[in-house]
Amino acid sequence: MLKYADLVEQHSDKISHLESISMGQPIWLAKAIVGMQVASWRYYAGFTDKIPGETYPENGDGFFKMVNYEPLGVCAGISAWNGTQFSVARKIAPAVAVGNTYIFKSSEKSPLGVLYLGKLFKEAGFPPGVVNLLSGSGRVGALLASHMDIAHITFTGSAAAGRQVQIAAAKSNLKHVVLELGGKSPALIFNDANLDNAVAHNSRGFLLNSGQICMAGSRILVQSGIAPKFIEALKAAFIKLNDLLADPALDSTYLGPLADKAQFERVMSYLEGAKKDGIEVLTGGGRKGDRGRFVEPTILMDPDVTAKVYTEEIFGPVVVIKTFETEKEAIEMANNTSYGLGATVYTNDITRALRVTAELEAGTVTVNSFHRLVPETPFGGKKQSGYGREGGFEGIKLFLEAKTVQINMTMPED
Ligand code: TXE
Repeated sequence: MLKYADLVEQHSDKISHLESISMGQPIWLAKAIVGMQVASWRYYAGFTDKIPGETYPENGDGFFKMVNYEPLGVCAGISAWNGTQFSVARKIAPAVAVGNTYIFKSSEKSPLGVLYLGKLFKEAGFPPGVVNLLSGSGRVGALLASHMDIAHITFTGSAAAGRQVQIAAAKSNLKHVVLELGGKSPALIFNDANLDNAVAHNSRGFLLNSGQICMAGSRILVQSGIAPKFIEALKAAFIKLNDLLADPALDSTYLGPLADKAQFERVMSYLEGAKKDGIEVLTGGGRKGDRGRFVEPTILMDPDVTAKVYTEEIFGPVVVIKTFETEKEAIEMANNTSYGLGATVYTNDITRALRVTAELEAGTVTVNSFHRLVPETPFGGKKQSGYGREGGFEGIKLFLEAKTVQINMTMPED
């Protein structure tokens, strides 16, 4: 695993290039995500000899008890396209670290970078069959989900496809299922927040990968006292970032296009729908230029809580903003969603941060920053953002099953 991590690091330029030409990810970001893959493999390599079991002594019941943690066998993962290189690490590394084998299917929108990894797994010395890399569409994913010899499947993608995976698992061999299904994550900005910090994380942070990130804070809820200043500054930041939309192959490009024509059309249809509904477009709102799939960083103001752009995951550079008066109202608005992946809170009051964090229905809450994905902490959703966690020790636990062994210590009767 460590040798593989070294090889990925050495081949980072090539892998990032393949990722970038597949789905338009800016080179700097593709490199950063390859770096996250490397860090995760190194992190999980450390677990290979650190999985303890438990023993319980005979305590009058006549039995000595042991609990051993065993691998599940053949595990599979279906990946989205927006962070494939990270997905490879979070899915495969913990599984093989504790003795499973793995079949990884990349998204049909980003197959190239993963295929390149095949030769690195070989070169690192993984025995044949331990890591298997597949390309293919949802039909290939569906075959994995319904396969009778696969013990575990982790799915990252849309809620609709995730539901199909769960149904297929239930109809086949009841394999373990973990789902990571995106979100409509709230960003709560309180009156006492540091304005510059909140603006930076909700502009440069939110627009990373052109908003095609599952935990992007796409619903901004801002307290009325700071709202005028915050909204004005955010608008200025979005306009500035619009100028940075450029060719993703250039090292200097911060923001690239959307992944493909389908994703572009999907985002454009949300924007057209919002305009038809009379929702105010504060900045952006359309395509940039007439070549490539570039969409302007867009802010939509005060949509109704039932509006599609307020309730559904757009997966593009589009935020909606609403204002609130009280902390209680902010929490209610934040939790008023079928999703529960992430939430961010901007405040300088630590007691408020702790209170609000405890109330938010989200798998990850980040205070005064955009989310950071690090190897040692688990990540996953509540409600319809899915269940199960990837990352950290939780990520290891997914791939182990407890076996209880009971040893009768009583002497046979003479
Ligand atoms: O996702 P799909 P798409 C959301 C986001 C985006 C929308 C559509 O809103 O706009 O989904 O993207 C495989 N059984 N997210 O069409 O279809 C498929 O081959 C098994 C959020 O790309 O869900 C691919 O590998 N597998 C998200 C993966 O599922 C199936 C990231 C994702 O494809 C399958 C991606 C089936 N029946 C999209 N159907 C996030 N959580 O970050 C498809 N697949």
